[in-house]
Amino acid sequence: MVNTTYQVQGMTCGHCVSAVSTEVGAIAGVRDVQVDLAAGRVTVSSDQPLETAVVRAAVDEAGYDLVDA
Ligand SMILES: [Cu+2]
Repeated sequence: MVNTTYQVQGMTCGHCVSAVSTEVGAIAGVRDVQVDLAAGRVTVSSDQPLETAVVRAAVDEAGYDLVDA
């Protein structure tokens, strides 16, 4: 299991959290998504390391922006 933390911009409430969790959670191989709303941090647990571009696309689909590390 791999845990990766991403910084996501624009999340303001529980709806944002669930939108991001749903989209990122739908990526193949993702087992769990933990969102720290106050910190704008999204921690993804997956079977294999994820392509950042794939995570970025999912976050974008949810309506938010992945911040470059
Ligand atoms: Cu919201």
